[in-house]
Amino acid sequence: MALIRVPQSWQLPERDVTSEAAFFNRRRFLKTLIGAGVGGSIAGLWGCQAQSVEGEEPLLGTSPLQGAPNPAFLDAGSDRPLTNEMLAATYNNFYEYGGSKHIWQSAQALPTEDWKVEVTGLVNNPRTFDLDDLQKTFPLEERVYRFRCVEAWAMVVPWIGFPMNALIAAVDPTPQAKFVRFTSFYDPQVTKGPGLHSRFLPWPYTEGLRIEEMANELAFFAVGIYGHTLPKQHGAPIRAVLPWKYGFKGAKSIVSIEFTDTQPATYWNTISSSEYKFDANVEPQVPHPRWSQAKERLIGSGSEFSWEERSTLLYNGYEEYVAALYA
Ligand SMILES: Nc1nc2c(c(=O)[nH]1)N[C@H]1C(S)=C(S)[C@@H](COP(=O)(O)O)O[C@H]1N2
Ligand SMILES: [Mo]
Repeated sequence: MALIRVPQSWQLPERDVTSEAAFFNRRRFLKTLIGAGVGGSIAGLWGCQAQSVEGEEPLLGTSPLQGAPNPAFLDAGSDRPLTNEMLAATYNNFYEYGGSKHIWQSAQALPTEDWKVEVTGLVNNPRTFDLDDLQKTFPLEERVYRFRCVEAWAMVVPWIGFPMNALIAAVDPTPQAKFVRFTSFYDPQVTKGPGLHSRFLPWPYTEGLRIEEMANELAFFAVGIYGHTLPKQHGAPIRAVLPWKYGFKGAKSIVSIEFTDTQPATYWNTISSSEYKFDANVEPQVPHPRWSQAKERLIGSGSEFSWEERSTLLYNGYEEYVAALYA
């Protein structure tokens, strides 16, 4: 297997360094952290590590998994190829395990044995699923989706999982249920993002949707990628995938799904509501306060240190499926 090299942030043009972690690079916030006595570890947010990835090491602990290819979602666009699997598995955002893109090793600390997903709140059939239950209850399919991070990088990957509307049918939300909240695994003994244990950060990582958004046929729970179970850094054993929204909406390593009658507080939105909207739909004409969203870069494309640019598509190209939700 060829050696894959991932460009470091300092090798990208300045305008491209538009990281969610850059939020932490702000005076006000740094002061808060330093005041809280965690300044010593914040440097890790920009720390550079060895970037070389050899062999299939990043897929550690995965096992083969099959889903029936869903013909409606196999072609993510003729203008963009499938992203290199090893690159997708070594260029990640998972802030519980660190602030750099290259946290796949530290994410291996995530304990996935005896995983349970609790479904609670305004539902007629509250349930706790273990992974076996999930696989028995929900037939797995495979879908190729475009993926767009709010930081303006993009990829195309084949997920294996099941539509969120299948889970809705199984738990039967009551008429009062208007929103859903996803909560990611969090244990300060395990999740060691630099400086991220600050009591000023709203851990655990949470995300949410309106229930109509969750019921949209695109909304997906992934348990696998590239023909095997999710590697930990992609959010094993189960994560949300919402291809028309920015990537941060897709909570990883979900332990709880709660149906509510009011809009739930969510992680990034709580940190900075003007930068990370609850909706967070991919909209090229709506800039992030700190950068334009008109273009995106396809990770792994083009030459090593200059990824190809594409025009950002409205709703990430999924307008026909979701435009009615926002009419
Ligand atoms: N629990 C948790 N989920 C998360 C994140 C995170 O930091 N923690 N990062 C989000 C962001 S910003 C992105 S872009 C995607 C990245 O998914 P990937 O690393 O599998 O490409 O995960 C999202 N889900
Ligand atoms: Mo992101």
